[in-house]
Amino acid sequence: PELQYPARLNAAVELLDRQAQQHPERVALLAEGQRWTYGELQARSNQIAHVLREDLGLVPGNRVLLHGPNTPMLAACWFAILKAGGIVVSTMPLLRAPELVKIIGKARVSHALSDASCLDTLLQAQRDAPSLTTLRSFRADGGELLALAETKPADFTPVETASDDVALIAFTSGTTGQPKGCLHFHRNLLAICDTFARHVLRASADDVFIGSPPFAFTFGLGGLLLFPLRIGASAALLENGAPPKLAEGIRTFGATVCFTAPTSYRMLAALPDPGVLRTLRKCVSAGEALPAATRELWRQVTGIELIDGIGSTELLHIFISADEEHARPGCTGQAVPGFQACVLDEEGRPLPPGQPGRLAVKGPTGCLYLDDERQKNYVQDGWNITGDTYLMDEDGYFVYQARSDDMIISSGYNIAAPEVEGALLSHPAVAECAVVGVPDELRGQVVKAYVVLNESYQPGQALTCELQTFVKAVIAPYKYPRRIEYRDALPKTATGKLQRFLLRQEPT
Ligand code: 3UK
Repeated sequence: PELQYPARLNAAVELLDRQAQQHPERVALLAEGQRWTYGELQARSNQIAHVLREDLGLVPGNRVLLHGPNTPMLAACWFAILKAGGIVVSTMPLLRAPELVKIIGKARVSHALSDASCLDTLLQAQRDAPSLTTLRSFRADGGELLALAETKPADFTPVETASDDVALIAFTSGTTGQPKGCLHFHRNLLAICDTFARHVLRASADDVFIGSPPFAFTFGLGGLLLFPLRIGASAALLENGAPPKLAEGIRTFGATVCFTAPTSYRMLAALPDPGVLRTLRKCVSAGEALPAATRELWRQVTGIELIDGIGSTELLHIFISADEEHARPGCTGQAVPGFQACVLDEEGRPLPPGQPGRLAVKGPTGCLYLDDERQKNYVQDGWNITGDTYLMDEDGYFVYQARSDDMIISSGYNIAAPEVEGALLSHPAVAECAVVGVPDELRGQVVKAYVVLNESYQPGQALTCELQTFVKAVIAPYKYPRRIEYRDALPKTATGKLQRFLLRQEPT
């Protein structure tokens, strides 16, 4: 499909004002003890836009840091910043002061709006971040920002931004440690709604969206704010989206569409009363590879076929996926309508089907890094090189192998860490696991698994042997983990991705 957007376009107008005009009384956002209609969300964001321009001196192009868990006020601030012509710099609520200082510096942030619950860290960061001059905090029921906003009129004339003016600077979670800033235009915010959400997800205005990722993770921004608003549906926002709270939210709000990561689906499936999940009808999994065993488990517990999709901060949202009818276990799916994808060799030549190589993607949301050096390596010949190793089969289905730096080479064999993890996870003793290559004199690298056990299983030599034998029976025997270490927990990013690089750095 051709995505044509006018040259002048403000995403907040398209996503919020158009919907509010058509059905002001419809519910846009739900949260604990709160219910905001489209009309209310529009009015509040207009008032905050007035505050930004008139009281806080914001001029179009200023970068405004947004900090806080998913709440209706955070959503109102998001649209207020866009309407006022500002650029949203979204940050994960759990970041520490030094991480915030880095982001404020890299993105040259001048203003910040913060949920009162995480204001202290931001104030601490501000001491070492001289560009940040103006900071206000908000709460659902008060705070400095709301007090100012309530004195303002409910209408506001949005800045007529260009469709390719920057609307968002999103930072990657950093599976390698360093956060990378990605710029996205106003039109990109619509393009993700008009590709993945429209053609693969196909939700309706009656759906209630819910999920765990914060808006600062673009998986959550799309799934829990932009997608529902684009079609006039509702989003239930959770300040804490960990599985027990997610399950409670699904029940309280009667949620029908869920966005979360494979780990959460496994934990939800293990709940004592899966009946609380019965309102769900569509479930999207992203952020890390979806093991076939998790897809199967979810289908057994809920009857729902998961929609797996690979997305990235660089491309804003999901670009390879498959809807329920086209889902195949072990495959991420096909290029989402509007995107092209292929697999390239080291020299940048397309590889024939069946051969693993570097995943390359083109589409309406291409990457623009804050940092020019990174840009050169990431975009080659117009293709975004995502850093993943994939193969494409004869039907154009893409099969995930690993992050390119999570390929283990042992005795000359290429072994993808996630494949070994998938095999281990299909054993009932294994709750979570992470597989890395560790240096070995004889084999170059050997496969090592870090395993978190389910309750009622005891670590020990006997279990280690059992797991090794088990893996050899599920996948090619040379891939089995020669070493297994038991852990209570695994290191993860704020977006729930395994930090294998931390495990690789451990002394062996
Ligand atoms: C990995 C997957 C296999 C992959 C994201 C949906 O995860 C998101 O963005 P990030 O920038 O990370 C991107 C990287 O994560 N990945 C994501 N999804 C899958 N690997 N199967 C998957 N389904 O390595 C990718 O390069 O944090 C996901 C929407 C928006 C996002 N930002």
